[in-house]
Amino acid sequence: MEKEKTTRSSTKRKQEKGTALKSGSQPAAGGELHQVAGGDHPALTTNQGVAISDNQNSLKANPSGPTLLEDFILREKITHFDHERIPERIVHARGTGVHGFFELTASLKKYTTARILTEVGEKTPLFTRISTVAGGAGSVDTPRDVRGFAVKFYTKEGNWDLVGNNIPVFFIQDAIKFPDLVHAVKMEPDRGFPQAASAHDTFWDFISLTPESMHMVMWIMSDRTIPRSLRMTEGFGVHSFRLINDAGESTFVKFHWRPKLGLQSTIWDETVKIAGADPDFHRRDMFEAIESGNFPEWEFAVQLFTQEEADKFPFDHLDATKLIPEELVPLKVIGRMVLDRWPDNFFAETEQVAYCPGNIVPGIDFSNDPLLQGRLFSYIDTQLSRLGSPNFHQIPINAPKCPFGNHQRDGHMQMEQPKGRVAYEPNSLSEDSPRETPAKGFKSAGITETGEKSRIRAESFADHYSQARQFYLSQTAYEQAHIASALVFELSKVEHVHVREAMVGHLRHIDEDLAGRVAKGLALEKMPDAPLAAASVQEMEPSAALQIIGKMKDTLEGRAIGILIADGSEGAAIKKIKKAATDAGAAVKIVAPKVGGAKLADGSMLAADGQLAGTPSVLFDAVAVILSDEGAKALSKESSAIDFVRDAFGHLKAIAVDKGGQALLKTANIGQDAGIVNADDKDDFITAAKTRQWDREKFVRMLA
Ligand code: HDE
Repeated sequence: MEKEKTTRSSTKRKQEKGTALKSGSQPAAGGELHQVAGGDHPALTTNQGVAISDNQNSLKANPSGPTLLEDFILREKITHFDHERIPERIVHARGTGVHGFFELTASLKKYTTARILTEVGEKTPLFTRISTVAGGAGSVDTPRDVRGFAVKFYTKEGNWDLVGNNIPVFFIQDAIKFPDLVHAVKMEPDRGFPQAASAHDTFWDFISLTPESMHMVMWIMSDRTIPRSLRMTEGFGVHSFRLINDAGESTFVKFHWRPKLGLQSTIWDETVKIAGADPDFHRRDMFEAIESGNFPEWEFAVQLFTQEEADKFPFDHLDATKLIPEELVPLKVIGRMVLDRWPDNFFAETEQVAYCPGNIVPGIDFSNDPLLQGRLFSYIDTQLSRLGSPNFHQIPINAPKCPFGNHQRDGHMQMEQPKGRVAYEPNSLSEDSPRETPAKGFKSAGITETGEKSRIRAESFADHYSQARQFYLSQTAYEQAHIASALVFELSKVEHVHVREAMVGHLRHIDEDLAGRVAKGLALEKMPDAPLAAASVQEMEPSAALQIIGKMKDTLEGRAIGILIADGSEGAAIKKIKKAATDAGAAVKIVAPKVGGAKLADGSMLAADGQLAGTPSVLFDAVAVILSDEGAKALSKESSAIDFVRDAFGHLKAIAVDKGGQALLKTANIGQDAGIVNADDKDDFITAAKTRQWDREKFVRMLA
């Protein structure tokens, strides 16, 4: 990391030097400034290594004549540019990738031979990409959407990809439904919208006809799908996998990532506004955290269980629409992941990384989950068209970091130059060509399969509502209101009334009160009938582990505080709040009407980190407003200042104010509550800033 930092800052110095030279040089005929050659710049060349003398002007027949076809420099440059883009991922196109490492803290030697899970203290490099699902590569970071959570471990025994999500269950039970699900959620094919949104007819039409989705519907309508930061999301492997020990015995396992910063989400109205204020909100947040050395960390945990235990579960663990409650099989923390290095190049790494659930190492194996089984095929298949060649494993971000070699040959973009006349196995001609290794090579679990071949779903997959009900009933009252309101919001965007009604019908199996709230929110005239359920709904104990509020940490670590100032603000008050927030672990930004800063009461200038119009309060977890009387008067005519405090209040944030700040609140018609704190009482502000003022919500919006 140190080395990384040095490289970055020396690049910066070089750029600054270049700029200085540029400004001192003479304009050329075309009006642009010529860079001065020399220094330590390498020569600009074509892809054939020919030095380029002029990168500003194409070759012309005469000064005002046509451009010549013979200009190979122009043709090469434009041709390469024309082919810069590759197909984006069919799903999970928008993502943020970061390098890091995994460190094992407890050995699973009893259960597996996989070295990454048995060598305590060993650090394994990895690359993690967290993504949205529905939107295109250029869509915003904050739609209501599931987040992909994919980790590529470069282990000593080959690459292991754990390609999961931030939600432990999925929409469907069988891979054959995936293309339909994705077509339904993506923009509608005739009109080409909406982008990155599930709030439209085709999605809810499909869902209303797919009862198995109801558990996932509860999760996606909860605030899990509007996270505050990628650093504050959980990750789940979703499917059951198998671990295999040296005796060949297998144990089922589910994988979990738990963020050190705890869980935190935004509020829907806030999310919508963040999308406008900063479409790259999550990517920027991750970038800034890594650059400032605040490396995000996750615990890695497993749930382990045997076939005999699984046989007693009141659901089938091979059904990806079910989770295994932590109360039934507790989580065992076995390691940690730290993300500590931003990629050098977005395209080369984040865009070209190719995850595949089929990438596993000896000691780990698949379960029969039919969703997982379909995924094993899909990922390599999609990479072939996305990356364009069967040699995509040679791209540095995808290549294993352990030795690897076989007799696969040739193909588009082959980067290797294998030597010798042998490209097959077995052979007797070569002494050092790769050979199979029965003792330590990959072995599948020795499972006996019997039964009749058919296209049928197991009876044990029939219960679609029990865990959905358990999820809803496990939430705090605030979270239940958010789920009901999210359903009302989404279904209100659905034009077809029968689809709205069908969804409310399903909700009746989950909870009558929820169905009633949503029906009322949609102004349905009468309560729709519930559809026939394939299995009766079972009562399950509520689980606090399913909440977000219960998992929010009482901390300012990883959070952001904005201080709004203007000319005449009191420097000492700003300093005091800033120090208290920084000491508590928050990142603090000064916001002022002008980015150059504000002239404080003592005449000094304080530079701003953001201009008021472009730095609304939605970008912060809590705000302080420090204003002189004149400053408050000036800002009372500025709608972005009024919005700054109104939104902070509406999004349930703590607001610290001095006398001028209080005056601005008055202009904005904001009342008083426990979250409005005197700027002098810095400790009270810090305490209030660590949470959201949930009790305020009923005064600021009508929730379903
Ligand atoms: Fe994926 N999924 N998926 N998926 N998935 C892809 O692979 C697919 C599913 C997940 O950051 C694609 O390289 C099928 C569940 C993540 O690059 C594609 C099915 C889970 C990512 C694909 C599923 C995931 C993908 C698109 C149903 C959570 C992004 C581009 C059987 C456990 C990885 C690509 C990254 C990406 C297929 C369901 C997670 C098309 C057929 C369940 C995190 O191959």
